[in-house]
Amino acid sequence: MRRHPLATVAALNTSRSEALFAAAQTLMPGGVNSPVRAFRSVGGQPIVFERVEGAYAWDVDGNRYIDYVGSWGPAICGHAHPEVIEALHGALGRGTSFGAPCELENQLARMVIDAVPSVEMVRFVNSGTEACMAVLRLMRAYTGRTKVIKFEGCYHGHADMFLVKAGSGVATLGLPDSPGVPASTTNDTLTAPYNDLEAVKALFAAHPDAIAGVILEPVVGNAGFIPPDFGFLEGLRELTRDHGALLVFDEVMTGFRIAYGGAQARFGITPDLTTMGKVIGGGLPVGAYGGRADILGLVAPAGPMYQAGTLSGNPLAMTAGIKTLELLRRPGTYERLETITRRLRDGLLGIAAEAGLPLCADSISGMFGFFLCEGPVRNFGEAKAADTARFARLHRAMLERGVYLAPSAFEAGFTSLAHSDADIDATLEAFAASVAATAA
Ligand code: KE4
Repeated sequence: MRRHPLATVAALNTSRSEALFAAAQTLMPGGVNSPVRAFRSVGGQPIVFERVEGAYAWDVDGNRYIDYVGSWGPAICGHAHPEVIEALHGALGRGTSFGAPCELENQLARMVIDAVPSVEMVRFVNSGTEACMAVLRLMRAYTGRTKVIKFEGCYHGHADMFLVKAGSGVATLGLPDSPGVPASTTNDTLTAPYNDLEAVKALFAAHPDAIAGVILEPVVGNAGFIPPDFGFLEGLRELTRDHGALLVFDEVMTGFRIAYGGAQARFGITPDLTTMGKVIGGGLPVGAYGGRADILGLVAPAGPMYQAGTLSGNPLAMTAGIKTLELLRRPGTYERLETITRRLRDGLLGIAAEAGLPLCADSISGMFGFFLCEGPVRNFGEAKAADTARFARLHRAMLERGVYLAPSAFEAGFTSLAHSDADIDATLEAFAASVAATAA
């Protein structure tokens, strides 16, 4: 096989990243404000970003990367989109925070309600974790039941009751049940393998009239990329309805990415409640939970279920979210995301096949992932069986060739409207070289 021109490249100069990260580790636990950024599961020097724009990130040493993390989802229109930046400049002059109702909240709420099938009313918070915490409390308040079913490998933020066989950074750090989480808060969290309807049926049978609901990522992005089997979402909809339980889609990652109306619009399954985040803040801190008006009517001050937040509905965050959704609802957006991401996916598959590298890959709209195994991967147990050591070597090789993938095998990848055909070509070129450079 011909030697790939990029098979050997000069070592990446990351001296300023190293110095800054060394200092960071004396100031913040692990040198980061979110664990996955520390590169613990892929090893090597974490990259300290200087700036981002469009499809690219630059580190403090001046290296440029084609970025497939996109701030973990928000940068779906491309980083620092000029129209989002311009809108923020306009909003800044009116203040950074009100702590009072503002028209911008009405505007973004209306856009979310008009877009997402399950959402008749919505409450904005400041993160996906907050949204999932609140929606769990709401499930319990509405049904009067305490048990909740989640799926192994799905991640719903870092609230105590969800840190049971969670995905994302928890899985990466091998903290399926994080210290500091008392059994009393996880006793009522039941887990099942993703895509396993029989396991869910068994849980309902074992806990009659005790399960408030089922919460899941309708397309998993926190155990790597795992789509629902045909019939899985429909089956959960039927099971929850039959047992008087609620169905909750955690669309913090899939919302406005899988489709403008989220995975629920794409798959045609309407849950009772939905959590959102990431894209709806356009890169500023926003989370949200919404759903049936009769359920949301329980939320204070309309109802007795308490939930609050100093910066909820922040005018700058609302501004960035509104502009981002305006950009996304322009014609051709999701067709473009689908096309470039499929080309990337198919390119990865073709390169791996030619190299004899066991690899399975999949994508939906602007979300993708691959595992280093034959596949298909249908649940977290199968994801964990993939070759994560080779993934770590590939991750570093791709960095050295100017491509920034999520620093964990248990994450999804994200494209944006700013990724060009040339960027996809360059990524595939780098991947072919990285496969060659990391072979045995
Ligand atoms: P945040 O609290 O991080 O805004 O959202 C938590 C959350 C909830 N639900 C889903 C489906 C999510 O994907 C997330 C957060 N996603 C991770 C990426 N795997 C955030 C990255 C990080 O933890 O640094």
